[in-house]
Amino acid sequence: VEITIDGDDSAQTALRYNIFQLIINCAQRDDTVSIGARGLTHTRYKGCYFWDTDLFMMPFYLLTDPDAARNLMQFRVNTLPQAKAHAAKMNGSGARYPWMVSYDGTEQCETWDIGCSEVHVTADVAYALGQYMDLTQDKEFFLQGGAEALIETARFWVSRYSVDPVGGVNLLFCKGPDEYCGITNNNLFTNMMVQHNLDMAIHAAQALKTMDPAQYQRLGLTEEELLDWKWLRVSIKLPKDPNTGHWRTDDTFHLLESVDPRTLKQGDEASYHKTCFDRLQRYKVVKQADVLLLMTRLPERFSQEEKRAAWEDFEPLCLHDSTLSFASHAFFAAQTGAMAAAEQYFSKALYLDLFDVMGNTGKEGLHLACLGETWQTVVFGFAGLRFENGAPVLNPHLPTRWNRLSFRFCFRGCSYTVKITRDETTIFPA
Ligand code: IFM
Repeated sequence: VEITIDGDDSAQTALRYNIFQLIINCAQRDDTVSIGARGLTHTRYKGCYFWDTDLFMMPFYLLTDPDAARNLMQFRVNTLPQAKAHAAKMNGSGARYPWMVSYDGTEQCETWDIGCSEVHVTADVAYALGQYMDLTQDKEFFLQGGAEALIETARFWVSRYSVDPVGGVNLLFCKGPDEYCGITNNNLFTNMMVQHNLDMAIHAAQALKTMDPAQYQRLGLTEEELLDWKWLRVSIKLPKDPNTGHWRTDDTFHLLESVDPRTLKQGDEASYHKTCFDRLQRYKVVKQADVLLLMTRLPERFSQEEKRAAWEDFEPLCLHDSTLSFASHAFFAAQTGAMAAAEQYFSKALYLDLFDVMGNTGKEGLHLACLGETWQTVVFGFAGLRFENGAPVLNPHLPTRWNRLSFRFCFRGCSYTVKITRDETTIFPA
């Protein structure tokens, strides 16, 4: 689990603290609980679980302690009945994972806008399930609930999109990770993550047909239903600016009121302490990484040029009012080799809780998503680890002061060691 950094003792120590917190805030061998947004350190958000676990923390466990990752994913499978009940309650089909979930799998969010419209959480859970199954090849998990969760979430999406009379489908009444965009339509992050969810569900259904025909039948799968998913996948709209061709956040972000973000915020404390939440919804500012976050999770869907344009469009507008934001920017910048920005954002993320950067650690506890995303910045960003055709590959971009970065990780039942210096990159089973 150790990550060794030569050349920057301070970063080394902070990263160890970060890893320590990720370890002690997880009940590694218990699948009846997940990890709260503040871990075990505070009752903020009533200790509930968010997409923070699936998208931001889970990869740490997946690569360092796959049994712990399995339990986190098993929690999502165990609470599939509640996700189905939640979908039914929201007049949908299949399974819709709640936005803010308690240990019993039920929705605890009390605000109608965020709880109802941040539907992306369902696709985020599917993303994590797919990542877990891909990186472990855990066939038992796939057959005992993993595939079913992908299939039931796909069914939810079929019921959640509205057919557009002039073509395609719209995701109406949604909110992406950027919680300041008002209630909008066709959030790009959500729509692309849903496409990924549908791809995985189609793949899972096809695999079940041969691996476990009885389950295929029990789940009521048919070729027609798979065709519906394929149709939905290609009918989902992906918003782009018609003049520049740049990716848009959603259908309405460009209509918001322009404002200089510096008038809303000087230091790193969240601007919603001074400007009310309602007012912020109408400004053209970003609360936390949204399009940029998507580009870290589905990097192969975007060209370098598209990533560069998105950074120029959205980074200057971001207020980083969520503790999830600095680390995602660091991750994006490290993954794309924008090293000055990567180092600047990484240092905010790495010391976020240790130095109380946003002034809310003492009041609210540790920010587990930031801890997880910071770890991902090192492993997937600076080391550039990715998995291609069933094998790990590295594309490192080391921060200026780092002479050497080394760590171990698990992939498909094997342990690997990575050693990166300025002159040499090695990866070997060990
Ligand atoms: O899940 C996050 C959300 O994205 C921003 N507000 C806080 C939540 C819990 O960390």
